[in-house]
Amino acid sequence: MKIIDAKVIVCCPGRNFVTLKIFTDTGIYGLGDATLNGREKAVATYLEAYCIPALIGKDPRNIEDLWHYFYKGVYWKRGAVTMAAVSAIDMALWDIKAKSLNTPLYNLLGGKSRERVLVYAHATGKNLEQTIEDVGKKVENGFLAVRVQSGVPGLEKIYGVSKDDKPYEPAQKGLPKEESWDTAKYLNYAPKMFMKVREVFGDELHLLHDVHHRCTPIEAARLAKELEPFHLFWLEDPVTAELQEGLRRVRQHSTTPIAIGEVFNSVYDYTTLITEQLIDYIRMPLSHGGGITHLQKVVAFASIYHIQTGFHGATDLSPINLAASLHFDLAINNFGIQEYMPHEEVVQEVFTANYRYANGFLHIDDTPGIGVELNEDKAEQFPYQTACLPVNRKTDGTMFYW
Ligand code: KDG
Ligand code: MG
Repeated sequence: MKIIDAKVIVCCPGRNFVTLKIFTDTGIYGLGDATLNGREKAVATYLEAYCIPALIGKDPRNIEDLWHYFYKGVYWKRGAVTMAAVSAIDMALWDIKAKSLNTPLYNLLGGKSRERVLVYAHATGKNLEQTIEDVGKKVENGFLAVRVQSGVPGLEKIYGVSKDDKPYEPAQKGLPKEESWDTAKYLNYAPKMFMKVREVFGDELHLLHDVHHRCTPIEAARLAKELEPFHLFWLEDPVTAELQEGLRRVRQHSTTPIAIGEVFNSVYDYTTLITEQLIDYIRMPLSHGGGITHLQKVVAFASIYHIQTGFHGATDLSPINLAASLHFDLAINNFGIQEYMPHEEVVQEVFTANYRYANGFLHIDDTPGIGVELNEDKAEQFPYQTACLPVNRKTDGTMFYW
């Protein structure tokens, strides 16, 4: 089998997506998600200018070798843009292999370890009352696990809370919008919010929360400790984890489980976190973390240290990534949970997905390959629009993490 062509399809059904399509001489093609929110064109250019020409003529069945061709073989390695491209290539190659063997992807990853995938939903509100109401809606929809984000008194806009009644979508058209942040206000509010949520919903519901990289290690330690009585499923990204050792401080003070890694793209972002058991869940998505080939290694490494998965699944990752993640989630032993933010209906006009939600779980059918189709004619009707993630300043104007 030979790769005869490949192309990048960029479209914007409500939000931007980048898809890589690899064609073979057998007529079988593969799809990979190359979306990097707010940096879509950088990945598209990397693929078009450097990767696609090198793919032509190669045997798509040699996935391991091709992975290393684009990783070890490249002097300028790692980084979000490069790894999003490598991930998309890898995903498309696994799609081709599974289609050529006429089997769903999970069969090539060891078969099923479970029949369905536990997912968590996002609940948000501008204030505590609205937040409680939204958690209630998710519970009514059957969700067994809910991420809770809320507006903080005294702060105008905050991560995870939409400005209208629509689902939260951080990327906005044009240049980055500015948001503002006050850690002291947030730290005072978050434990009170979880106290109320537990009071209303009881002990059974799994609760998650995303700090979105905004605490220092000692602030994160305080938060994790104060949230302990509400036994969260996880506390996500309590610190910006470039400094892996920073998590030692959090661990010294608290037993609240920690999830990290949606912005990571290599096992080398995780080595201290995993070997010192400083985290409990790895979040690095297939579409940014080197695809299935690299995540298989990271997840096996994590399993030795009793660390589970909780893959990133925000709406800025396409249905191709979500479906590939579900195959992976079904197959591995150390699966924990999968993030699930349903895409807007217009996205489903472009991508035909093979998964469905029911009673707190996602189910995927047995379509060969990853199982998602891209309607290129439809995609053309939604051309790319420049959109960026916000930037964040402290209330005194100091530039901060978003
Ligand atoms: O593009 C940024 C989003 O993917 C991110 O903000 C979502 O933090 C996120 C989450 O946990 O889903
Ligand atoms: Mg997050």
